[in-house]
Amino acid sequence: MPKNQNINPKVLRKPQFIEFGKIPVNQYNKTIAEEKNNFSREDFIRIYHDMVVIREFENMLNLIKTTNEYNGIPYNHPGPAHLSIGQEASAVGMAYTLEVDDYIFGSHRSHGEILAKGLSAIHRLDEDVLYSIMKNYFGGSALKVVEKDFHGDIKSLGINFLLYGALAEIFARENGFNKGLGGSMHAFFTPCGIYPNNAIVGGSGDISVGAALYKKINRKPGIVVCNIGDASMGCGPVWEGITFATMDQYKTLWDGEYKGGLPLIFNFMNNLYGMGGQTMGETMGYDILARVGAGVNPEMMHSERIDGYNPLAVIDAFRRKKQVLNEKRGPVLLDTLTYRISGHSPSDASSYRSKEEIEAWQEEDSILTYAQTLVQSGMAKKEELDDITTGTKELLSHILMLSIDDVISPRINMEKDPDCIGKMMFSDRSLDRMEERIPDVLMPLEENPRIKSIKNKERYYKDKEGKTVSKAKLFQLRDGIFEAVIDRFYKDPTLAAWGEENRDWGGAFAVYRGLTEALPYHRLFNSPISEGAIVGTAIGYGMCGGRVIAEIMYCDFLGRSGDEVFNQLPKWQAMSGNIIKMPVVIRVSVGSKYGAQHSQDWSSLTAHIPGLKVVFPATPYDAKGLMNTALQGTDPVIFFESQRIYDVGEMFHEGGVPKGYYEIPLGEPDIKRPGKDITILSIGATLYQVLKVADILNDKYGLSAELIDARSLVPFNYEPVIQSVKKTGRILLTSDATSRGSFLKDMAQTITELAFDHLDAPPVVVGSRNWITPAYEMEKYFFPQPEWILDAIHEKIMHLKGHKSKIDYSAEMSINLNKKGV
Ligand SMILES: Cc1ncc(C[n+]2csc(CCOP(=O)(O)OP(=O)(O)O)c2C)c(N)n1
Ligand SMILES: [Mg+2]
Repeated sequence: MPKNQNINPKVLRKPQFIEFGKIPVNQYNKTIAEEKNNFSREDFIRIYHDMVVIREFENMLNLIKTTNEYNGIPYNHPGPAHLSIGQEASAVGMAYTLEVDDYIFGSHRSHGEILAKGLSAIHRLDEDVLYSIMKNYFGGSALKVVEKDFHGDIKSLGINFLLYGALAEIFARENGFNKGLGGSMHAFFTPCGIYPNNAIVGGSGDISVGAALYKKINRKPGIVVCNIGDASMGCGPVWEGITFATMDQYKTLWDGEYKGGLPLIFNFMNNLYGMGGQTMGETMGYDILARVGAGVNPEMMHSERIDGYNPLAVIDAFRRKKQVLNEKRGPVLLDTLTYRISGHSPSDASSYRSKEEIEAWQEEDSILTYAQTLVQSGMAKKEELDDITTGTKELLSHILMLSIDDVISPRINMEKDPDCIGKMMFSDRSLDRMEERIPDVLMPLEENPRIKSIKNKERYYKDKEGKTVSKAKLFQLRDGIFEAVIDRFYKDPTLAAWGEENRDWGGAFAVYRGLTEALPYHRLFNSPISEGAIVGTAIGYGMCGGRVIAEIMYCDFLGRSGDEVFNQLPKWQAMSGNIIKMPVVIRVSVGSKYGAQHSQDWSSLTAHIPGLKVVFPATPYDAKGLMNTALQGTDPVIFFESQRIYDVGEMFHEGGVPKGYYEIPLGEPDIKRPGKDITILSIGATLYQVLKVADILNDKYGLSAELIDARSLVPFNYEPVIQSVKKTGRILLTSDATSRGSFLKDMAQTITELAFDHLDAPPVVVGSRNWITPAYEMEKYFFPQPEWILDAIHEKIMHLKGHKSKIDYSAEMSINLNKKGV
């Protein structure tokens, strides 16, 4: 808690009542005549047109899925298609008032929103700009297809481009918006402000908050709309996203123009169902979803239920709510009532709802009702509306033909370039800053108190006389991380950092001490205890163009951000067809002394997921150099640190840790001590145990061990390790992770394959026991100890003369333990 906000018991202990205001429900009731001042005739008709385009697009997919043809054109689409037939008015109303640089995020059921926002953007864009967007997107490959034999105006060409880009994406074609790597549930097109749609229910709930933060922190124009389903209100990331988005500090602590609420609308597309579970009356308790806003903050999130069957009601709400956001009073919660006539997917037989219910909603169908109102009010003639439908059907038949033609719209050529997806997993750029601008800081770097105190520290663990430097005078590993982080804050104006206790506390384990003095709130702030949203918001911030460091206090809390770390962070670069970059560093600290839920090394979980870079430095020199590189890159990096060694000094790099900037390439292991008889490869803090082992091997057995510090898990260059094994013929691998399924096992297997002919014994892994981590006093029975490593060498790799093992490393014991699962 910042000291400048005093919490006064005299005030807080007084009796009082919390009062809730009214939440409007379906209050819009204007007629076309009453709306004439707000819309031109063309506008009224365009709204109809956009709804029809969405309806027909979804109809087409429904027919393809269920009958394998549309308008006599045969096609088989094996992939997903979650259709939004019935929800068109909600989508068009949502997109109608949005500017091109307003961003939308969505769900698995977002075709309609993509088309609505795309159509709205095309309407708003200047023709030249629109044309240049199409021309520059993937070298104009999609434009070439739709431009051939086209004889209309640029806006109509834009509509063809939009429909083709979306459909080709759904059918996994290279000309799709994301090269066919996103598909139906994830397709998006950033030039029109259409950001990722998410197949993980509620996935956009925190990512979109990060996008709103990006806009706010970097003073970018526009708002963000998070379109998610009613059932996603049951998802952790949505609640965490709401919590993150409504923190008081935006209004109380952020300064000047940064003060005020986030420009964000949580727009729940409330079709009243999950897949088959009914939210109102069965799976949720909110009755009317909009009620949820009441409990979140005193503004009740400006919550409202609106009639999503009437496009004009939705437009009216968005107009009013945009005003709220412009006045920096956001975020807003909208409960947009709608209904999906189609099944959850085309194969859904709708066994969970009655025919009568569907028919009742069909009777009030938004497109039919809106058409009737237009005709009755004299705004449009029935024939002209019918022409729109006929024209749309023809256009979609044309677009379908283009999209399914294997010559015009091939898939990415996996035969010619089998590794082409591999090439898209990382963006691998090296950028000092994400944007040219002077960074907001509170003082010159030299005046920073931490910088001043570090100046006098010894950057090597021994002084000139060879005496070991005391901890108080030593430049420690935490100082190495700090130097890299603060340096980047003064270089990259977009860099922001958040996590629990990141600010006045000084960051977990004092790594950030000194940052609070240097940075305004909008660049460094405390987050709620929402590990999912800490990472999710970082993802949204990164994908919009900012660089971010998010911190997870203990590795064990990574479980709380599981979806964000495993499903979101690693995937969006490749799923975008490399349109998006993800310059996000997640700092994860591996605990010690705090038992079973605060001491686990889960590096293998992150290394297992394609799309993440994973590093684990063990020395101050490596920590600074690797952090510099991570922050210079454009890829997600999981940066592991060990609490056990935050205070170590530099023992390996001659001359100590350099004061200036330097980078250590990710993926390069480092020989910490050369040797010739056995190779020991370690990850993280066990390096210091291994040093003891090397000394014993040398002093007692006359053997020299070559010590290699992996430093990175992904990427990883095996060559130096193989070279070493060629020399020694033997290798032991060790880290603090529990041994079963650890990353060491993967490394051991790869080394076996790559160096089989040079090995005198199989690679041996010594990890922690497959137990819970016990209390500190018993940790020596759990984490790898020098004696364990010596025993393992003696029993499994090479005879150590006179050595007596304490640990049973027999095959029998190994089989037995595995049988028991411990
Ligand atoms: C985390 C997660 N759990 C379950 C699913 C399977 N699933 C896909 S859609 C869906 C229902 C979602 O309902 P809602 O959020 O209301 O969106 P709607 O489908 O109604 O548009 C479920 C359970 C999933 N994709 N992700
Ligand atoms: Mg739903």
